[in-house]
Amino acid sequence: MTHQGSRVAALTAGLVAGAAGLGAAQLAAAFVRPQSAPLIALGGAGIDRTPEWLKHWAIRQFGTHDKQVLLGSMLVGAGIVAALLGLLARTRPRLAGALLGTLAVAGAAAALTRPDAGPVDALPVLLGAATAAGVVAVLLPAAARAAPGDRRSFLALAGGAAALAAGSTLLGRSLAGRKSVAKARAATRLPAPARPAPPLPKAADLRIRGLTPFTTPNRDFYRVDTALVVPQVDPADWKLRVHGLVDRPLEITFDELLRRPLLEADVTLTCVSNEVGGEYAGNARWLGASLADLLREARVRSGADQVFSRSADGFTVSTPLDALMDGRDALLAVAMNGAPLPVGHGFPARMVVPGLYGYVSATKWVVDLKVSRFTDDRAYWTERGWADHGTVRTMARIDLPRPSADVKAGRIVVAGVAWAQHRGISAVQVRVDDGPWRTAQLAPVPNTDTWRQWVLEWDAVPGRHRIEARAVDGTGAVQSGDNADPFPNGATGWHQTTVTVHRN
Ligand SMILES: Nc1nc2c(c(=O)[nH]1)N[C@H]1C(S)=C(S)[C@@H](COP(=O)(O)O)O[C@H]1N2
Ligand SMILES: [Mo]
Repeated sequence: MTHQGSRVAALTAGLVAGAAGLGAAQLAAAFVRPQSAPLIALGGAGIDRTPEWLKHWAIRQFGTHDKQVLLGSMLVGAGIVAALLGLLARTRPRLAGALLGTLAVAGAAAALTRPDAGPVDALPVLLGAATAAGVVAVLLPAAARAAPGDRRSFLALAGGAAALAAGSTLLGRSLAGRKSVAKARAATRLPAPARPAPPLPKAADLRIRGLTPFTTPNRDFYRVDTALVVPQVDPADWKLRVHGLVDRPLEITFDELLRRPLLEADVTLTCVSNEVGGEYAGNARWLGASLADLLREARVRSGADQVFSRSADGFTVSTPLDALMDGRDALLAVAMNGAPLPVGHGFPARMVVPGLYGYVSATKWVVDLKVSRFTDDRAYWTERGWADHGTVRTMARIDLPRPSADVKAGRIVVAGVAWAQHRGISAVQVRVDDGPWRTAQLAPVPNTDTWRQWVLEWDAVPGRHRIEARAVDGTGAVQSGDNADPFPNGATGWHQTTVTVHRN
């Protein structure tokens, strides 16, 4: 084999070994837990340590695809590292081995420090690294032994290892898929609500083409969470503990939860990371037990000021106790738009609290409620500088006309949604090119906890125009026009859109 040829062979050996290592680890992770797979563990540890500005940039660039982009780039990175290590192993096998060992230790450390990890979580990474080392140890000598021009035996071995890599990856995936709770979800029978939501006013949805529908179908509902793999929580094993500063700690099972009186409520959920005009908002009809009743049963002690909730994957949320107890529909929800919670939205149970951003209220896959004090327990995002009291900011969004639309002169529809959960929306105002504010028509709403569609007809004259909208909440407060970023307590500013109006 030529010198050049043996380099290519070493690169190939590295790549194949890397794939085999990841495949073996994937297979092992199917038995341990999905979070212990190397890229998932490293990615998760990375997300938790990423500075806020970078997370924001990623969310802005990639939206809810941020996780696929992260995993995709990690896979490419792993391929490059594996190929380079293969190349290095050809001339400096010890150094290559030491580097692989270092990577393995780092990966194992990441796996061991993930929330709820046990000692076995280190196994997939270590097994993967050992597999990779073994494959290189077999492939490199085969490459070196090959007669010039004859790489058949090397290629056969490399092909075999690649096939094993693919096979173990697929097997690992399908075994992990068996742990899916899709079946348990499909088998969940939802009881009728003890307090059904009032029927929606007919005109709550103005049915204007291109305008955000009043109710967001589950499949279109935005998803924001730190979970690289969606937690699969079997309702048969699910329990919720209520403890901390309470006189009567309690624990309920999923069956017990379903036997409680369930309330149905239309509530709009919004993410604090939403930019002005952004898409991280959705409205659904939730079904769930009253969180206030549950806390009253546990007898909250005086001095407590928050409920610190934890999800099955270790994510934590701190919710101001006042907001849970003041009579609003704070729910331990089991269903969304008439179906059991989709797995990605928290099956079997999550919190929903009208008026608060998701990071301080909407714990998905919730398993633990600790009544405590803000000074004693810090949650995932508040620990990272986001505000303790994430009250939703008043916001009007323009859906129509679309950004940078070209329209014909004449009467055109300006429409959107506005929200100020639990305060309600009392007006939406629109202005064009800094002209006078005009009042839009508001669609009726079932309560103050949902967004509200609005519409205004505008006699568009030729030229380029800037349209702005702002909302007034139920207390009479006008939406702030100061432009502020989402960090640390929600974006402010008026949404605006530009249109080009053509002569007819
Ligand atoms: N377990 C868990 N729950 C979570 C989160 C999370 O990362 N993990 N993110 C919160 C945030 S920031 C928001 S905005 C809402 C989003 O809920 P959704 O994905 O159902 O729209 O979930 C909240 N609950
Ligand atoms: Mo969020």
